[in-house]
Amino acid sequence: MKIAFVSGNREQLPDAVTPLGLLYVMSSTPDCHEKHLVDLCFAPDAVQALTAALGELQPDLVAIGMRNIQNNDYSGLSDNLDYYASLVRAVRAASPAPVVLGGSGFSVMPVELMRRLEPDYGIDGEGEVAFPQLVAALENDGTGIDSTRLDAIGALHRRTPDGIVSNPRSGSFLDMNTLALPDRTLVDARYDEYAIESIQTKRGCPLRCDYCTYPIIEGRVGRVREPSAVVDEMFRTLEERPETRHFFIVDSVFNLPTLHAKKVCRELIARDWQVPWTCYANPLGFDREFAELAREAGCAGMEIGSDSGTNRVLKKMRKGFTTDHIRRLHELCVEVGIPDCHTFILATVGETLAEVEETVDFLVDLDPFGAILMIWIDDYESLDPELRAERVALRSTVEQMLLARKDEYPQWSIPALKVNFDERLFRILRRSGLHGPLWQHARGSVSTS
Ligand code: B12
Ligand code: SF4
Repeated sequence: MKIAFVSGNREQLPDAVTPLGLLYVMSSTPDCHEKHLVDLCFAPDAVQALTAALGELQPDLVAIGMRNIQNNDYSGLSDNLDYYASLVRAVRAASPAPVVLGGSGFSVMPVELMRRLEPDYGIDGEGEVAFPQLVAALENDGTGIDSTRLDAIGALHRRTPDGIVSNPRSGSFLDMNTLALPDRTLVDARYDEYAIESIQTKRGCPLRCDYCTYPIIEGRVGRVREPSAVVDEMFRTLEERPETRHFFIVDSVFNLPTLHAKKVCRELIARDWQVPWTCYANPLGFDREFAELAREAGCAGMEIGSDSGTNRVLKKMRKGFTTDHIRRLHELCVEVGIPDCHTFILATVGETLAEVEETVDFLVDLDPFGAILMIWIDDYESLDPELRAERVALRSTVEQMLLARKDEYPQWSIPALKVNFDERLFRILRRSGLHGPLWQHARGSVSTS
């Protein structure tokens, strides 16, 4: 079967990120199939580029990776659903091939997206097992679709004359030590300007923060990879993409489980790893030994989902930590020399404006290396106009409040207001040779707002 793997993502803020998930799905699909990557990230006109690619390839199956539903406060609210609908329409116009959707964006609301975007199939969650099973069921030794085999595929959604049929998840997740390595030589050379690569050391987050969609995508049970396999993949990435200057560890939270994170750091140290990296960290389970190992292993910064500066809101979000934990993490980072950047999400559901102010007071007092202030966007705003209107009005009030206080803490980024966060600033920093999450370099640079 000839398969076109289409990466639909066009977001280039804060960086253009290589389509790691789609590459994993591709490498897990048996090589007896003819596999082609079509990356729309840099195409001047995505629909035109897709139409041209399909015209040339004439694939039997089109698999579209959908990473983001919305840009979550990066330069305001723009949702991507109309864009993805236009991709599905472009496939229909150019080819009779069935369309499969998958990816983290799709996984957040699969049934709604099956209805809205009308692909033939959708797979939510990880695709390494389900997608090859779907290919096998569609091909069925050349005899046509085998619906019994379709029924057995975990988390498969499909359109039938009677409506959308959704299979339950299989219950078992991929063993991370059987992961087929992604072929990064396929990555478009235009990602080289960003010079950042992604690496995953495990999947699954055991915590239960109430708004979080990550466990929907990767599950709750932590599935770790052998540290040596992780570091092997990092070295291989440098061979395949020698322009790489920075890695982002894309685990939901790198330091949990702590033992695994420490083992990965020790492996990096033992193998004299030299390329800087950044990860997400959580105040829980964050100890001095981890901070020291991470520093020695090349950690250039940690992003912490601190979320709120008030204990009531932290509790309501079920974060499991308090503002004291955040302070302790910050102290350790300062002591060992790791720049820390805390993300705060303001105006979550049920939060008062006084609590938003309290978080800002907390941040000014904490004085971390960096901070990113987001204003809560509900994924369902892209489907519910009433909810969107209500939330847009609230966001505007919070933005005014932040604007009024913006001089109190010059390092913070407020993406929605383009404070220390806009394409022009990022381009200037990148072109002066700076790579990695740009908050690491933005401290002291002049706000462009
Ligand atoms: C790390 C991360 C980042 C890092 C990336 C750093 C880097 N250099 O790669 C940074 C901080 C830059 C970032 C930024 C953004 N991110 Co982000 N990010 C993540 C995170 C934690 C991991 C992504 C990842 O690489 N996973 C590893 C790969 C292997 O997994 P995967 O892509 O999901 O692929 C698997 C499956 O989805 C599936 N699959 C993937 N493609 C396909 C295709 C088909 C056909 C099939 C069948 C299956 C399939 O199989 C894959 C392998 O199992 C996820 C949350 C999460 N836990 O998933 C959010 C997440 C992807 N981000 C999200 C968003 C919104 C963004 C931003 C728009 C802004 C923001 N505020 O977060 C920007 C956009 C950046 C861009 N250029 O696209 C959302 C997307 C969904 C949504 N709500 O719209 C997520 C899910 C978090 C969330 N809020 O729910 N992000
Ligand atoms: S720690 Fe992070 S990934 Fe885990 S549930 Fe909370 S917000 Fe989600």
